[in-house]
Amino acid sequence: MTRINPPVSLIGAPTDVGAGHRGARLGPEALRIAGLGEALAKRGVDVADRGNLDGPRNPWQKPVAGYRHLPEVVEWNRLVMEAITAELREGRLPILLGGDHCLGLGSITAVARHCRESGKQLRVLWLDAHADFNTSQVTPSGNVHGMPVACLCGLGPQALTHLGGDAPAIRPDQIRQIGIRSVDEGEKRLVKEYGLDVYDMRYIDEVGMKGAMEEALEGVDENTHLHVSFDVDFLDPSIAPGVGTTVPGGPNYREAQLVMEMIADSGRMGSLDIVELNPVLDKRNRTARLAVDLVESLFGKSTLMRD
Ligand code: B3U
Ligand code: MN
Ligand code: MN
Repeated sequence: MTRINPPVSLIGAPTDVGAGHRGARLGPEALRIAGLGEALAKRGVDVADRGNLDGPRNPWQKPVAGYRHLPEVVEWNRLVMEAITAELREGRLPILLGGDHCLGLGSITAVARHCRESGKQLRVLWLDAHADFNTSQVTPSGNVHGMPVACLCGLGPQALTHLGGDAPAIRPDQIRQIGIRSVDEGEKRLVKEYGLDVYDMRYIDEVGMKGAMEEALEGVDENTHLHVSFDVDFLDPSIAPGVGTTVPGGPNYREAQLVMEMIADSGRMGSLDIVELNPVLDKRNRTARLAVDLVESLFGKSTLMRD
């Protein structure tokens, strides 16, 4: 089967302003060194590496009124939103190389606006151990990488919820969360209240990854833009140790491959974030290499040809 992949742009966002550990700022380089660009080019994908965005440094301060580094988080997200918007306007598939997951706010705000302008249906697949639905009132840490989904749904500080102009950027029914296994107490109430569609590890254990993914992809059609927000801590820490907040009991290698292959089979992926990779905590760039392997599957590498 020959697969036509759209041209791809790699955009590095070397920051960890939204995280509780430093090191995710090194993620873009680790992914490049693990051969991300070359692996896609080898698959026949037209790849342009746009280099890294240049945003504020991490001041490494304590939270203020429930947020750490809010001005820096806003600035990084603005840069990401503008960079992703430019690529989408050129008909390219942007891959955001994070950076921590607060950046999902900027990339998805850009994608949502692009979908509204082009009349496309948006579906976000949020692959993560965490729901990232905290607010300044309920966050246990003040780290904004635990808040982007809430901000996208209109819950958060004005500077983040209105990043793209209008708020909310997305509706909760446009998102599917997969692999979730760590949700804070107050966050749980909000996830229920907003009616998020969560495929947690309990559900995946009961129905299997195939069944969960079939449900998560239900309704995706020719007019759908699928955005994949891949937090590397989605994966079980035994195979992916290079992340700041490991949570045991995640998808294994085979389950993760199946997720990527089923997304590839949909043929609708239009944008991708790879976030939370922390090379400082990794072992010989193993987690970065695994991420590259999985991204290859997202772009159609599978064991055998199937039609
Ligand atoms: N829910 C916790 C931990 C966390 C969220 N996202 C990551 N860690 N990567 C928090 O701090 O909000
Ligand atoms: Mn996350
Ligand atoms: Mn996470």
